[in-house]
Amino acid sequence: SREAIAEGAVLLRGFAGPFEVELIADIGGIVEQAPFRHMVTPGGHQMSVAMTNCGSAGWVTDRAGYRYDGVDPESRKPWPSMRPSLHALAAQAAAEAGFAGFSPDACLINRYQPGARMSLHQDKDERDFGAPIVSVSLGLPAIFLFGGLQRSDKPRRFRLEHGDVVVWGGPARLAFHGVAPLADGDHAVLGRQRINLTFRKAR
Ligand code: MD5
Ligand code: FE
Repeated sequence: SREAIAEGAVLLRGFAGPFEVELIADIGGIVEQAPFRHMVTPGGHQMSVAMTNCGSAGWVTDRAGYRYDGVDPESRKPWPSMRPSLHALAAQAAAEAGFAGFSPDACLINRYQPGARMSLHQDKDERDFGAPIVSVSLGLPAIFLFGGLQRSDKPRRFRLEHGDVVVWGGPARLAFHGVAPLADGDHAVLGRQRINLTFRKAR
């Protein structure tokens, strides 16, 4: 199903379902080469969400700031490549939401264990805000907080479940957003975790 949750934001419930087995295998291969790690913000706080990346660019944070880098700072090697199956899933979802021609070069992979959260923020480290961000949710359900263009705008809450895909474009591209602390649970496929992939055009 295709549901407009705001101007520019399209929720495709279950869109990733048919890709589930391949997605989980791809993530397993990526994590072997570039394990999940808890990065540090410029303010010195360790993130509760663990992250890794695939693609020619990966999102990183440390005391020096937020940025995209072609190299994994832990291994000093390039990030694992973006599998064609992952690129195709993102491009198909974007097209379904009205963004034909989306070609992501970065995929940030977030792992939430029970209690992990992401505070309200904007994604603005990418060069072209005309390109959408495609987000794929797997594993335990999460409460997603979708705010407005000002941090003070009261966020609306959406429950995102295994297989749900959201395309964030247009005026939603720069909205403040976050994820409430993950409730404990046991997902039939992924166990006690939520994994979110965000496909981005970084460069
Ligand atoms: C997540 N990740 O569920 C979310 C999904 C991140 C992040 O926020 O930065 O890793 S991406 C959600 C997103 C992206 C761009 C715009 C908006 C949401 N939005 O307008 O709400 O782990
Ligand atoms: Fe974000």
